[in-house]
Amino acid sequence: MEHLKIDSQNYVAFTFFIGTMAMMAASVFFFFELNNTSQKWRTSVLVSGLITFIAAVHYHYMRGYNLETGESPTFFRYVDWILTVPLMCVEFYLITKKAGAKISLLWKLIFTSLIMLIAGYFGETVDRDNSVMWGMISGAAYFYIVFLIWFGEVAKLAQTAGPQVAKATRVLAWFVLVGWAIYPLGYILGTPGGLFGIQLVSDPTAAVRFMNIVYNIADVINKVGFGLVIYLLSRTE
Ligand SMILES: *C/C=C(C)/C=C/C=C(C)/C=C/C1=C(C)CCCC1(C)C
Repeated sequence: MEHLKIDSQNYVAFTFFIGTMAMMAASVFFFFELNNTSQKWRTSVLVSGLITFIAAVHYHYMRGYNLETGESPTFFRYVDWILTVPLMCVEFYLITKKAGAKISLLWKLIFTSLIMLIAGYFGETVDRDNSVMWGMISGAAYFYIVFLIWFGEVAKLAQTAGPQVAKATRVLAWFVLVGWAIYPLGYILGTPGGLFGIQLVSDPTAAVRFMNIVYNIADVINKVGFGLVIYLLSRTE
């Protein structure tokens, strides 16, 4: 069997590889720490581990796919997001549940995140001619999630859930506002027409490379970082 090497200039393949390792290591950590986690926080830490574990499996696949074909594993990227982003929404519900979060809030967050991702998928694949329109729909859903977490129901519940939960929710809110904002940047970089016709990188293959690197870095920051905030909360409360 032939083994594929990662060329030293191939940052896409390299970030896929590092992404796989980071997600695997984080999953092992969260799963093993479950034993020393209080009953109250066990589900939250378990969900953190599930998020990085699902990503690890997808990254392992995407890493191989990209190395063998040189192409973007867009379909599996979105399958990964469609599974993990709603789980991140579940985390917001779980940590504010003790303060009275209703199941309707959970569905609202899940539904909006699905709109955000499905619109992005259409813009990146089946309807690239209308990528600006799909990007706007996706962006609107994203801003609604930001609103709920910063000023809406999630923010209000977190205030009444005690100082530790309020503090952790604030850190997670920054992840959503800044960490998640990296994704539209990747989308704009990799989409023909870019932002309202402004093409950030003129060479289309370079643009797609940049897009994958941006997505890979964002995924590690957001999934591992998000999980660690939950983990630290489980240690302070
Ligand atoms: C672990 C994966 C995460 C946290 C993925 C998050 C993805 C987004 C916030 C994607 C957002 C997008 C827009 C706001 C507009 C353009 C299309 C997307 C899907 C890239």
